[in-house]
Amino acid sequence: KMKYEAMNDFQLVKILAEDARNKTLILHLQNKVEHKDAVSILEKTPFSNKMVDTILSSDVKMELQFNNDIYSQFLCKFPEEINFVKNTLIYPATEKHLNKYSAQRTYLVTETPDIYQKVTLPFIEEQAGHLQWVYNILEKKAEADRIVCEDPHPEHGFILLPDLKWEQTQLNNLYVMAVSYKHGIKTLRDLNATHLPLLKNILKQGTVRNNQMSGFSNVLYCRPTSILGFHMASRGGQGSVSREAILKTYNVHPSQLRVFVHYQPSYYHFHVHFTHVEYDAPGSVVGRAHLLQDIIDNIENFDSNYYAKKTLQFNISEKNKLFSRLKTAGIVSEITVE
Ligand code: M7G
Repeated sequence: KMKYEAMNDFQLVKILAEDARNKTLILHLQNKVEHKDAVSILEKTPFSNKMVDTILSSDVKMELQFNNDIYSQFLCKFPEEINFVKNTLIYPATEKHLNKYSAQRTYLVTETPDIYQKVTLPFIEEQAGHLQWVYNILEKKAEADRIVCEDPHPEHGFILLPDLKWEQTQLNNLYVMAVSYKHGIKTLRDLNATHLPLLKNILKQGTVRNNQMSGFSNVLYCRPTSILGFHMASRGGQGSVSREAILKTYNVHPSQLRVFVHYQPSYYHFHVHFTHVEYDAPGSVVGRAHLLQDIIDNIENFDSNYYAKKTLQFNISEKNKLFSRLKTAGIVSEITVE
């Protein structure tokens, strides 16, 4: 029933962005049959150790670009499996998606609790409709075969699965996310001491044995997901969560994981990001990423309502609707170019 199977089922509307460093190209497309908009995020996949054999064994011509003393530059055309491109397709895409992926100016906003109440919160409350994909995950209507680990508890339970941003061909750009079962936690601002069991459960280290969380043994399963050509660590016993699950599934050690929450997030249902610490994942920047360990510490050791009281700064791009609201409220002013 898919209205698209090949790239030529679409025509180009506009190139939204391209980035030589990240090797990405983002296209605004239109389906030729249904005439609806699509966003296609094309990204050359990273190298993996496994490819070295193919690279060296292939009879590839090295086409000389230039030579200077001991330095030469060649262009090589390697076999297909070295040249995969991940294509994240959003179809039908809304105006929000087109805006999100367009090249645009970014601003840093300083949000006091008062600005949050008056401007940000009313905006967030209007955004409820964009979470179907989250509910599909929680209700196992989509991606059920990709679940790495699950704890079905309604208050502190979650589902851990590979993020849309990760094509799972190698571990050096590992990107996994935990989606909370509990509804109604919109952002970091809502978190307080009542959420500590949830936050700790998501973060929990395999090394913590006698910790008070060990009572939470209702984790259903941790399943080694198939990653092309990678050694899967052996399956552990039950009771393991997130970081431990990632260790067991992908053999990436807890001390190599960056575990964080976005403020502002794109989706207002509580979720936590897990990326490989050696990978500069998109969004793992100051002005967006808040380490989960810091969040727990701030709430537990400083103030249960730390995040309700805190002034938070965040990056926001000019085409984001929240940016327009902040602009109208006089919180941020737009740079105008003649
Ligand atoms: P966010 O912090 O709200 O926003 O994170 P961001 O997208 O700007 O980072 C939401 C996370 O959910 C992102 O890391 C997305 O890549 C991921 N994500 C979004 N969608 C629509 C899906 C999906 O359908 N499946 C999965 N597995 N991940 C998704």
